[in-house]
Amino acid sequence: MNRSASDRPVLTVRPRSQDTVSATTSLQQLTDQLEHLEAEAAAAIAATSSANELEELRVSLLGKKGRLSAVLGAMGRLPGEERPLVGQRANVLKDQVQTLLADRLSAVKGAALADRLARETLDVTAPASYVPPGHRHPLLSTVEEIVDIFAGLGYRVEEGPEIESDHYNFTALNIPENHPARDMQDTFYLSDHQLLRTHTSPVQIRHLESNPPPVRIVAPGRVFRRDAVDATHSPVFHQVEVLAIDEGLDFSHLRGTVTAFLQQFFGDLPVRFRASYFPFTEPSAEVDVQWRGRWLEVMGCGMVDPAVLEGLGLDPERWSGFAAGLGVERFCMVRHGIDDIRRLYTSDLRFLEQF
Ligand code: 2NL
Repeated sequence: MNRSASDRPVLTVRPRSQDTVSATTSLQQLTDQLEHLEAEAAAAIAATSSANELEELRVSLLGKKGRLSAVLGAMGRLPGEERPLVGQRANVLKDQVQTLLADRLSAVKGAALADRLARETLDVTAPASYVPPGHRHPLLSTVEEIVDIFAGLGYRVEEGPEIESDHYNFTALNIPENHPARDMQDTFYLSDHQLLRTHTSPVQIRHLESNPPPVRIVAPGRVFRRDAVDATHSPVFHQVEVLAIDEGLDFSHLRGTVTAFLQQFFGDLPVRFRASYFPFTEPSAEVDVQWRGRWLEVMGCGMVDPAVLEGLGLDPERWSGFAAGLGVERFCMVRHGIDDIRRLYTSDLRFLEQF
C-alpha cells in the first residue's frame, strides 16, 4: 500500500529557481508562482495514501516555513497597492489547498476503514466448533443427591483422610485387634499402623473428638476393602455415613430418619428393618426397600454402641445416638438399573452419556 518516497511528487521547503526572491520580483511573477504552487499541491495531495503523509504535506505547503510562506515573504518587495492582490490570491490558494487536504483525508480514512472492514469480515453463518458440555459422573451425582437430602434434614457435611490409623478405623469403633469383624473389613495396610480406611466412620470419630454433642453430620467419601472384583464388588468404592448424637435419641428417631431419607431417594416405597449386627452399634439393623416388587438390602444402621461413646469420653447415660451407612455404588446401580459395578469405573462414554 505504501508508496516509496520516489513514487510521488517531492515537495521541498526550499524554493526552486523560479521562486527565487530577487530584486525584480513582480506581481506577475508572484501570481505565476501561486498558480504553479496550487497545481503542484493538488497533484501531491491526490498522490497521498495516508493521514501522516497528508499532515507532512500540509506543513510543507502551509506551515510557517512552507512554500506559501516563502512566496508571501517576497510580497514585501511589491509596491503597496499590489500587495492586496497577491494576498487575496494567496488566501484563495490557502482555502483551496485546505479543502483538498480535508477531502483527501476523509477519502484516505474511508479507504482505510473499508479495507479494515473487508479484512475483518466475520462469517456468522460458519459452523461453530462443537465442545460437548459434559456432566457429572453418575456416582458423584448420587453422592450429591444423598448428601442434599441429609442437608435438608439439618446434617452438616464432614470429610476426612483416606489414609487412616488403626485406631480411628477400628479400635475407636469397638473393633479391637483380633476381633473377627476385622476379617470382613480387611484392607490395604501401609507402614506405621496406617491403612486405607474401610468406611467413613473415622471422619465421625474425629469430628466428635473436637465437637461436643449435639451433633448431626453426614460423611461422604471413598473407602477401601480387600475384595476381589466382580459385578457387585470393588476394592475401592464410595460410602455415605450419617451420625446423630443428642440427649434422648432412640430407635424411633433412627427409623424415622432412615425411612424419610429412603422415601425421598427412591420414592414412596415400602421400607423394612431387619435385626443385624455391627460392632459399633447396638441394636443394629439392615434396611431393605421394596423396589420394582423385590426386597433389596440397601443400608445398615443402629444405635451407637455405648462402648464407642465411652471411648470418646461421652457419658452413655446422658448421650445417645444413631448411625447409618450406605454404599453409593449400590444406590446408583439400583436407581439406574445398572447390572455391573465395573461400568461405573471404566469411563466408557457410550455408558456415561446416558446419565
Ligand atoms: C453399612 C453399615 C453402618 C455405622 C455404619 C457408625 C459410625 C459411628 C458410630 C457408630 Cl462413628 N456407627 N456407622 C453404623 C451402622 C452401620 O454402615 O452397611 N455400610 C455400608
